[in-house]
Amino acid sequence: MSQASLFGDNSDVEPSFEVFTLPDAQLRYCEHYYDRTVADQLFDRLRQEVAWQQHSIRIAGIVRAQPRLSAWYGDKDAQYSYSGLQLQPIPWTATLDELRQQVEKSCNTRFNSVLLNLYRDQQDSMGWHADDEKELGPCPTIASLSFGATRDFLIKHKIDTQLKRKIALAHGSLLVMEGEMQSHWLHAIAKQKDLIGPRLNLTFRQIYSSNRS
Ligand SMILES: O=C(O)CCC(=O)C(=O)O
Repeated sequence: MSQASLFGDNSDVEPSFEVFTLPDAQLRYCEHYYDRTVADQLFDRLRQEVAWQQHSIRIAGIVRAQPRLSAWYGDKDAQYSYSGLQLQPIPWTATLDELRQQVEKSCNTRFNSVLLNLYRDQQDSMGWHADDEKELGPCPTIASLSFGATRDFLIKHKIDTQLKRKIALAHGSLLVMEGEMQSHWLHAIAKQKDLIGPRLNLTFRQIYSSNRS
């Protein structure tokens, strides 16, 4: 039996991606993955439904509250650790599960978890990093949905530091990182000076549990 979509149905529409030509990485971007009405609805729904928390992480021995709120949802065995933080997944909500299914179809891959970040304003940020934890495997596909204020997604090559790009991630957009990107590139969301409203980001991931053979 088919179930009505919670927030509109784009499942028959092939998203049109802009492909970035970068050495050692595959990166593609669909600016209008969701139209404005659906993106507005999803923004409100996720802001209310998600169990947002401010986590603390340890960097170089110093414990700090992350400059954003976040939440980790996924299958029972999709545990994720980074910077001393161990995240136990919260079970999928209907909204997140439906988003997962749509994004899986667009990326032609499976995801068993999603990291959500809420940037409350221009002061919230994400430092330079790569999603290269061993649980993600060597060439992870990571699908990133953005809702709310547009923020710049900064990327730089790990070795050739002159290689940099900036992609403005729009409300309702989908960015897909693939191939060897996490091995060769770092990414970040910088703090900004100008007043900026809240933004939500969801990165869908496949976690390979350590007790798998
Ligand atoms: O907010 C974003 O667009 C980036 C999120 C990110 O870098 C991450 O979740 O690893």
